[in-house]
Amino acid sequence: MSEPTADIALIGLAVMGQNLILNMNDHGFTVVACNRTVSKVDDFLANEAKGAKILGAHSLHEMAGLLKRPRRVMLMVKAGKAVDEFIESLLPVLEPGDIIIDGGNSLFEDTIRRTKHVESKGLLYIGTGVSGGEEGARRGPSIMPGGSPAAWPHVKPIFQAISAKVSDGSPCCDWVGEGGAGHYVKMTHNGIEYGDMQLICEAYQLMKDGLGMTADEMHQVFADWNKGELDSYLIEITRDILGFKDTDGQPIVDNILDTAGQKGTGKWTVISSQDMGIPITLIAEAVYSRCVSAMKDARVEASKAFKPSNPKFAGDRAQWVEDIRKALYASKIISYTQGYMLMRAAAKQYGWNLNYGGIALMWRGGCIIRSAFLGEIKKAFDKNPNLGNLLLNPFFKKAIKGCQRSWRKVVATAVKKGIPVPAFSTALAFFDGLRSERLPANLLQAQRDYFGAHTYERLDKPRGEFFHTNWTGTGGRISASTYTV
Ligand code: 2AM
Repeated sequence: MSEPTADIALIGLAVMGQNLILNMNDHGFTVVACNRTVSKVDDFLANEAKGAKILGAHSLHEMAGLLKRPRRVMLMVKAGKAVDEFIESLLPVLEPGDIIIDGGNSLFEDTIRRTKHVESKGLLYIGTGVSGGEEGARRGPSIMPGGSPAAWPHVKPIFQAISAKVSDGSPCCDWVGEGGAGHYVKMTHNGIEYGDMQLICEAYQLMKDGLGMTADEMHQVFADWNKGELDSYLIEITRDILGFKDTDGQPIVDNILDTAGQKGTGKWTVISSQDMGIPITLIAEAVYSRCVSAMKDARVEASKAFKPSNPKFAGDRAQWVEDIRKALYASKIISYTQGYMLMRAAAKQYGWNLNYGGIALMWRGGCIIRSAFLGEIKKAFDKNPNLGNLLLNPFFKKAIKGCQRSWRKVVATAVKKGIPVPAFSTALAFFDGLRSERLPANLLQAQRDYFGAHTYERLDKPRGEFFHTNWTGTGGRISASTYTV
């Protein structure tokens, strides 16, 4: 029998899988294509992959025979049960040292479990985020791999070749960490993406309702914004969307129903943040804003009961547009500050040694949140890898200071005029909380001690000493130690 020649197999021929195969083929790798519904393999070879050096396999056994060792098998199938099922079917056809890679949007906790399971069988496992949509998969995605560290050297040449590159040629792909680290970082990316999108939508609503601007006018505003510090993929596509005309010649955006869908990665980010005790308030508001948008019937009904007041902003329109831009920029800085706080807490919890500058570099190109801004975050972490609060980096500190007046003006006016700005305003509330040396939690602790004897610490005593007051004269001297509501 001849020596196997294939570098990697990819299972799952939906559009992301197909495009990754074509991308790998472009970079000189020989790929074996596989799929549960086997007819799709022949379809793919006869159409999209025609003329390319791509092999097809009609069974996992045939696939295994075509692969060089250690075998590399990448799954691009639906997250959840399908991944577990494929892992079980692959284990008998693979050998110790072979590598199973899951490139789907898996929950990081599943990836932690699967890494342990596959390693217990003597094989290696990688769970990797792949971002950039169909186009990214084809031309260069951002790739965020984690799992078994021993697998990385075998996968690195392929992943770094097919990933997006930043202007100096650095790949938007590097090892993230053990177990579920890659999928955690991808999940956080998606959460931040929810936040970025919500911020843009709030800016759009402020311009539309507060300033009475048309889609064409806003198209121009986003075109201008994309030339400055907000330069990013999401601003760029917003520009294009606002300029896109429907078949009737009208801006298509005005004809689209205002109810948002979601697939769950934003929700996962918020759930994890609750577990970690890290306030990612902006992402949470972005998720809830999609939920509010989905309550269309309830909104229509309530809008009749509480008629809106005149939302128009007074004053110079160009100045308002600049104020809104600054409010967006400041809020975005807050969102990334929160996202990085979350990753730092998760790294501590799960024992990952995350490279925060490296993560910014992975997000710098290829993915949906790619932006010039991430270059500044990379610089901030290069300067201080232990930076716990992005706002304390001189660049971001200055940026926030430069935006503060506009940010407050926009939020205050939106509140007065009744235009919802949940993400802009939660960002500002977080900022004001974070810069408060003293918050009202002294009163909160007193309340907790009053009704539940939860005790409190005192300003005039060292941390770690706990006190209880008999507030009513009828409570006991004994504090609660197990009751923690
Ligand atoms: P299919 O073509 O046989 O449906 C995206 O849906 C990809 O995931 C497709 O390649 C699809 O295979 C695969 N997929 C979805 N659910 C699956 C399952 N339960 N088992 C195996 N593959 C699945």
